[in-house]
Amino acid sequence: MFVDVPGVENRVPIAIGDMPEQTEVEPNDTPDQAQLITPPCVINGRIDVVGDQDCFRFVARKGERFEFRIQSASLGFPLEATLKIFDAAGQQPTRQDDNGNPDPKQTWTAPTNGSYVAVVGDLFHRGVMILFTVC
Ligand SMILES: [Ca+2]
Ligand SMILES: [Ca+2]
Repeated sequence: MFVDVPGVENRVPIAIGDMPEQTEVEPNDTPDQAQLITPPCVINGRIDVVGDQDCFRFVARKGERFEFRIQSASLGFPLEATLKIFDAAGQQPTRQDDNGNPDPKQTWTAPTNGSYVAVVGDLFHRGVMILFTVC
């Protein structure tokens, strides 16, 4: 599927899955502003101003496994995405592995029952028009 992105000359491919889709709602730059999502789902968002980051809150039960995937570079966008997961106390309960892939993919298991925030940003804090999906 192709969509027109303002400011981008060519139409760009986006991935379409069977999961429910949501579009990010700004402002969502801080955990306090995080948008509530219900995985599994696809979030369509973009890092379109300098320093933008997008926070998504979700509820998990202890031992529940999630796979987070960012699709951006693989769709032709110049995003070096970062993905971090924080618990309610603002701590990162797991080590974040970055294997050099510009599209982070992370399997994550909730350490306790609770509310968590996934934060997507751009490694270089550029203002680029980007679409991303979080699964
Ligand atoms: Ca955004
Ligand atoms: Ca944002």
